[in-house]
Amino acid sequence: MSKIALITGATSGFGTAIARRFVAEGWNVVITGRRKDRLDALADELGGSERVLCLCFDIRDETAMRMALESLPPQFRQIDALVNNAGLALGTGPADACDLDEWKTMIDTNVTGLVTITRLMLETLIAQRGLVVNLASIAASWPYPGGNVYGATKSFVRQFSLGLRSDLSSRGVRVTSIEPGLSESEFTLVRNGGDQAAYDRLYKGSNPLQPEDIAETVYWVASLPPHVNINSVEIMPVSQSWAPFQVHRD
Ligand code: NDP
Ligand code: 8X3
Repeated sequence: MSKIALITGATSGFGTAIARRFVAEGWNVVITGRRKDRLDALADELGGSERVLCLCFDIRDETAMRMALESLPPQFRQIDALVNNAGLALGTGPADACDLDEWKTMIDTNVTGLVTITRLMLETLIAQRGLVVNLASIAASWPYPGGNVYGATKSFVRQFSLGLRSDLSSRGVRVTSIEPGLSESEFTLVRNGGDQAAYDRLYKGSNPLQPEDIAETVYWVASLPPHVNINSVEIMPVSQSWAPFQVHRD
């Protein structure tokens, strides 16, 4: 029988690539996101309702999430892997120029949405001796100007992953934090309010990671023997590395 992965945020970027990769490896997938047309198109591409179940909801809406999970048909209920990928950054400005509503949107999505779906799935994951893969970021460990609340949400994701791992190891549940750096996806359009020029500037000449690189990493983590837990993976394109600390001088 095929294993089942539930992948949040599968309507673009990493999530789409992860769904494609898991289906190619023989898994069936439950894919989530708000854009129903994209979920349906991906399901058609990947073999239709035999292989793919679409759940369309906003991850900030707990009621909608509960209803969606309760609607899962029996053949898609025994989730073996939860890939918490849905997330976003909004803005690149300094803290005092940021929009408070955008900060709250990032916290509601990247933190509250992620912990809510994780909590709702735990009984199933424990019964399946399953796997949780959380998409954090290099921003979890490496602060940078303009990263403020986005980086803090990803630090939460990283630390929550390690804490979950402590709690669940005796039940055979594996937990991994994936921490990518510069990666090409709609993420950058979302972060910059749809500014294509900002997108082009960021990626130009940088040979960034691609969603398929992240999908490869997530699938590798999932394909290891059940006694092996990858705690965290930090992954950057070769072109990206560290810079000196900034020093402000009067
Ligand atoms: P994309 O913008 O391409 O994809 C984000 C996904 O999240 C979409 O499918 C979107 O679906 C979903 N999503 C966002 N908000 C919500 C919401 N409120 N409810 C439900 N789904 C939502 O970004 P990436 O694929 O690049 O990013 C995926 C994850 O990886 C994110 O958590 C991001 O923070 C992280 N990451 C990204 C990096 C990058 O440089 N690209 C680097 C490191 C980490 P929809 O809009 O249809 O709801
Ligand atoms: C996205 C990577 O460096 O823009 O999480 O924060 S970065």
